Amino acid sequence: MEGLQEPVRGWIRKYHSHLYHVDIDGGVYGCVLKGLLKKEGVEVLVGDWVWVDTLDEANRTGRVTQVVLPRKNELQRPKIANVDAVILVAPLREPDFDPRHIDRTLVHIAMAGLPVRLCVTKCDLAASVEEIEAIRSLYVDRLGYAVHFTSIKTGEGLEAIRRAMTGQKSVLAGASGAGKSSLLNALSPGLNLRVGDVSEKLGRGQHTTRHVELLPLADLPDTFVADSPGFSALTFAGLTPPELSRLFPEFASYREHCGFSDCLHEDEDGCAVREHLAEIPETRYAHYREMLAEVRQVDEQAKRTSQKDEYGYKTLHRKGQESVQILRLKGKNRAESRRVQRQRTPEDWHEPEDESLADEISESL
Ligand SMILES: Nc1nc2c(ncn2[C@@H]2O[C@H](COP(=O)(O)OP(=O)(O)OP(=O)(O)O)[C@@H](O)[C@H]2O)c(=O)[nH]1
Ligand SMILES: [Mg+2]
Ligand SMILES: [Zn+2]
Repeated sequence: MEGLQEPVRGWIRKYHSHLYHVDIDGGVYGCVLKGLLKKEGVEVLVGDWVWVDTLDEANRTGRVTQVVLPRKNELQRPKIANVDAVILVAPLREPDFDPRHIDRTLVHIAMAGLPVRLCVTKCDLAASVEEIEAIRSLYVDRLGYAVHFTSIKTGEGLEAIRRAMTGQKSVLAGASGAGKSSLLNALSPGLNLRVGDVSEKLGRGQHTTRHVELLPLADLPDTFVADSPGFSALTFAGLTPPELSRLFPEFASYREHCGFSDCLHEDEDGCAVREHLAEIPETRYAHYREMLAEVRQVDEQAKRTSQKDEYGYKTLHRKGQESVQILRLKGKNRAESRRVQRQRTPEDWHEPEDESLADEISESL
């Protein structure tokens, strides 16, 4: 029996056994994809807003005809779209609080353009109050992040984080064993998510939680959270060094006083960040420099790969003189004039100084 023919809007809570579970005004319908949509190659993600037709109220089924684009945002790992915030879950103990991992993940979340809350779990295992205060002083007071300190054993912080999540679609991020599923079970006991044993996981680093689903939090209106099996590919592909430096909030007030607009705060003249290094948390600056080195490498690698398609190197041997390496255009680009070629060549290409060499090169291309 076919019901409503007019398409209605909904959004996808999860994908399971070839069915998209679409939330339409709070009711969930098991939907298949319209054939055409598959042919168009549009990837349908959890969190996507979609149009659904042929609704069958009795059997709670329907058919997804279209994805509403553009998406507000889109993450690759976990594959999810249109979330409002990321909750970065990091344990205080078991395993130990790991500022390097946290700082890297904060950068990845900022790269995705999403607001973030930090949730420090297992606070019942704190050896001292100072331990917690040190984290608060760095991440809250100095860096301005929203941070929750929680424990499923004592109930500490749970009400506050529930309040903060209300009315939003959040996604959890954090290493395996951080306590993500445990946190959600404590926030919404009906969920019954599988919780793993840390000692088992530490060796393998494998996530107990595998699929992506936006789960409703009990007794909170319009509040959903994805207990994710990971966050992002954790590579810095697509990020340039200046972009990385802008993802550190502690540089913000100094950056505009740096001598160069694209200052990377290493050893440039007139760098205001370096001048105020005493005011910047040491570990954060160290992590920035580590990430900068990586970003540079990934960025240069990407540039080289994209150039390889268009350029090749050739060695030009000249009688009685040193041989020179020249760039040679490949394929269709070879027909281009030297002038055009000059405009397109990469930065490491320098125009030969003497005219005769220039001519020789020109002939050899
Ligand atoms: N003492 C203490 N242990 C906790 C707390 N929260 C979680 N744990 C323990 O930490 C272990 C791992 O918890 P999980 O919730 O499975 O961790 P997860 O982040 O979901 O891990 P993956 O699904 O593998 O990504 C379990 O043994 C929990 O009992 C806490 O607040 N206090
Ligand atoms: Mg889990
Ligand atoms: Zn600078």
